Amino acid sequence: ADDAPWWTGAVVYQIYPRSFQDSDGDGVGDLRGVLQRIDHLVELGVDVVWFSPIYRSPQDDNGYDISDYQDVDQLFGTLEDLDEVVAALHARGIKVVMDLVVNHTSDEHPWFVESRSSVDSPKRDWYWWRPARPGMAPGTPGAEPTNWGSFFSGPTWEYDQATGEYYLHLFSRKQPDLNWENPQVRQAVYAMMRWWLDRGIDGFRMDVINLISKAVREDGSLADGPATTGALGDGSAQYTHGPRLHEFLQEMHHEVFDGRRDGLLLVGETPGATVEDGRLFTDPARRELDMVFTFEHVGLDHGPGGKYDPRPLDLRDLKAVLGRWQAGLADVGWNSLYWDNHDQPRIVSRFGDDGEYRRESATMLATVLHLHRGTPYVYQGEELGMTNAHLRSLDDYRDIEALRYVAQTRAQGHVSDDAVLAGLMAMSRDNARTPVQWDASRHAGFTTGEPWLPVNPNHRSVNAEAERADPSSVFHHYRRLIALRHDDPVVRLGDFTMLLPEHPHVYAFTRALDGVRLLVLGSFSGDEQAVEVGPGWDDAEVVLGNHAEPARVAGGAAALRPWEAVVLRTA
Ligand code: ISL
Repeated sequence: ADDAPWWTGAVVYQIYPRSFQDSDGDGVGDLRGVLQRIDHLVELGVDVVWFSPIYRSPQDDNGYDISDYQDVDQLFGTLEDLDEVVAALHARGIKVVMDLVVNHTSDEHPWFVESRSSVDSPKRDWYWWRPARPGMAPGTPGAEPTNWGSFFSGPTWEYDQATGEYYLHLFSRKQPDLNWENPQVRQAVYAMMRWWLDRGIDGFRMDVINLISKAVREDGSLADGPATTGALGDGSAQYTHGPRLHEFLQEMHHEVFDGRRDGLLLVGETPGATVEDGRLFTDPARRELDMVFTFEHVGLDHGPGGKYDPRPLDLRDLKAVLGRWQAGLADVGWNSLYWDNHDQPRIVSRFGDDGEYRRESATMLATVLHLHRGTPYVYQGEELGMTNAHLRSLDDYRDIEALRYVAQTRAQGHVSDDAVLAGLMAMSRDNARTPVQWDASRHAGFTTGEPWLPVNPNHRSVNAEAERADPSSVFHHYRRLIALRHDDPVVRLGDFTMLLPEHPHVYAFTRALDGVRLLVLGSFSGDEQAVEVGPGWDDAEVVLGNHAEPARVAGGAAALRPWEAVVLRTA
């Protein structure tokens, strides 16, 4: 078993630097702040830190709009600060993965500034410039080259008066898409990636990497997508898993990673990827990526009106989706495992209970996730059981996606402000972006200034100091789960078998390796739940649980208390 790659036994911790720790009192987290909190990461036991973007950026999308890939934004510090952080983490045995945002740049990146300067610019073709729809006056409503709607509301095309053409932006108008068809673009990106590896970083988390290839027709035009509600269409079939995607990834692998030292981590963010796509990306023989983030499980509570129109999770759907990814990547490829990141609401508020059973449900959710086969990702604050922000006024939101959504719904006028607010409170990305709660003091130890996004008032009880002091806390439970993955080859590599797929409230599965078996039970319910797990588990050893007296199996059955999780072992 142990020619398996190192990352099969690793746990990754995501830092969103803006909200992690401020060192200079400007209310925004920074790299010197990270230096103050390295002991926390060491105590938790994580193997890798992934940093959301700290590059130079106008911060239109909190750094996912990059104007210089080879410098650090002054908001976060300097390149020298980053070197210090990397050295400090390496000294504690923690690897560093950088976010890589190369589907698009900032409109303030010199490449784009040059590209937009004239139709004859040598960099014109580095981005997607297109004329107005034939027969329509440029710049008038509906004259965009295609009908595609942007991830951040409105059209994906921005009209540029000076040159009379439009440029493509799948995200905000300050995030123009790079044209990967152009080999110079690809070489510039690969050179930048090599520069970072030479500087000593250990891999990349590749932002929306499955959107880089667009389906361009012979005549250079792009096709409309099917109509959606409103005037815009869904262009995703034209830019998700486009025709040259795998070619580009293999070329990147060859140009950037071939012949490099072992120990790198390459993870792709791939919204819309199916299990079949996942196999193609992560089959080692294809030399593309090590693992990808699926979005299927975090779309299950999106309602008919989309993400801001949530509906309750049906646990059977969650088991079906994650079970399918486990089965589909069992013989080839590898899964990444996550509940939270900087784009998702907090899992304890989303699939758990952030009131009475906060501790129980947060530890149950962690147990279920971390016992899957794959590489777990912990998003800052998740290990403290941090909850949604509960921001109660539309004016409190800062995320561009949320702000654009509010503006759009108001312009269209068919969703009330109350309904919009309810959607944001449940689903906004800002839920994940409130500052990390380190202690009970005024701004939770995050900053001495005014935080850029308010600290959650529940920091008086939910904070790292309190979590550290309580052996049964969410934090100590995460420590145990991470240690278990390091120590137990069954957790790392064992076969996965889903049990009880039709049970509406209990998540149950086994892992097995070399005759050793683990049974994992997790209750997604505030009521007692009885389950039949079959023979072989009576009197099994308790590996881990989240209640003082963990449930045992007797006569093939177990009774789980509210939000209980238990892991049993037989040999
Ligand atoms: O957050 C989302 C769902 O509401 C997605 O649409 C998200 O924008 C998408 O998954 C891509 O995310 C990544 O790229 C974006 C950036 O805003 C996100 O923060 C990043 O994770 C553009 O760079």
